[in-house]
Amino acid sequence: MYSRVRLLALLCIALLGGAARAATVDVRVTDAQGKPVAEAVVYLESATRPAHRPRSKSPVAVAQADREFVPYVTPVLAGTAVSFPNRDPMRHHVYSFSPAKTFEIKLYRGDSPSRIVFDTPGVVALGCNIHDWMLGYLLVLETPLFDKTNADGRARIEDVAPGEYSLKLWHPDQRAAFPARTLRVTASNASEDAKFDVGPRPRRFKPPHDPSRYRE
Ligand SMILES: [Cu+2]
Repeated sequence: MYSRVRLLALLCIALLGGAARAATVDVRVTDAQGKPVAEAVVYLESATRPAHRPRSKSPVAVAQADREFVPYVTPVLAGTAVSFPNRDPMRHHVYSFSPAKTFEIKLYRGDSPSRIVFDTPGVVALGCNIHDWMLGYLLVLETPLFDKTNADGRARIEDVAPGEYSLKLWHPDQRAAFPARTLRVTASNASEDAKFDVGPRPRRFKPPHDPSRYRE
């Protein structure tokens, strides 16, 4: 019995020690003019550790609000089920023709009639059959080590075990692919600045909302 307790204690120390050794990686992304880039996906791929697929911590939703996809960009771990709640008074018809996931959810209002599992890594472009200007993106990743930049261009990846990683960036409006950067993570937290050539979000004509069109 004593030895079992001791073993458990040692295990706890080992786990706590492991947690303490993990680092936080902060990345700030700016464009060619030095302005912060929002909605850029920042992720780390390990050269040495095999990609593991823990379950996503929280449910992921891409809403339709004010006839737009919200958020514009959503990074997910491969295997994640995503819902598409419609918060608008009118119906939407969500689809993707992207090779990473082809699907459609036919005209609906309110809660997502189904959840879609994204299990193939890659870019999924979302559209709506009714509203041509509606555009959103999912980036399906094989690594759980990712975040998306906020309005200040900042992203934070937590619980990064020491090791060598490839730091990658993706943005739907990138003018050129970001060259992957090797990042050696030690027990200390790391801070990286990255310049990323991202253009302005393409403007698509969005007609003013006409409620009389949606009386059904
Ligand atoms: Cu729509």
